[in-house]
Amino acid sequence: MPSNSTSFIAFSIGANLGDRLSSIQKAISLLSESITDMKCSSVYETEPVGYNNQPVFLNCAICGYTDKSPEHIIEICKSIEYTIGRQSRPKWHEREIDIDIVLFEDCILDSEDIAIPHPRMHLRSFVLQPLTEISPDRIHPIFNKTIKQLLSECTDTAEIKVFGKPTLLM
Ligand code: PH2
Ligand code: MG
Ligand code: MG
Repeated sequence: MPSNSTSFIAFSIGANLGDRLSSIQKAISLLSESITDMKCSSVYETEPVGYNNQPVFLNCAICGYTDKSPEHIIEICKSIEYTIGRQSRPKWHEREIDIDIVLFEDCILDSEDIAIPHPRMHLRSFVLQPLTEISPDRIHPIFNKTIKQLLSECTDTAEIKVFGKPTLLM
């Protein structure tokens, strides 16, 4: 990816431990340093998907444009998670903060440490519902369907409801 071109990027952010809203707001504020024309969805309260025996989540989506590579952005996400106080726990268990890249332009990447589009995004309403708010017509490069189309076809029945709007401290 040439560093002088800007690419569309979308993230899913989640938290179900500690002060969930404050952690999500900090994550957005720190990510905004690497993104232009940023849009934020509402924050949703969502039932845990995958491993159920854990507290309810707050989730939101953000999107914008960046001149950085996906690899560089992943390092930034990890460092923001560390700054906010994420502890290491088994995959899919509770977490103070989780920041995932879900889309990066029309890139399809699948290696040991990077999978874009997020391999389960189309199966999760806690990803598709917030993303539809801010980027309904963006095309998923594998399914060649828009985000709002994927949401309308998604069979995930886990409960999800609007919790509020993030207050941005930038
Ligand atoms: N993240 C997971 C697994 N399950 N469930 C909800 N509701 N929200 C999440 O962010 C989430 C999840 C793994 O990253
Ligand atoms: Mg995740
Ligand atoms: Mg993650």
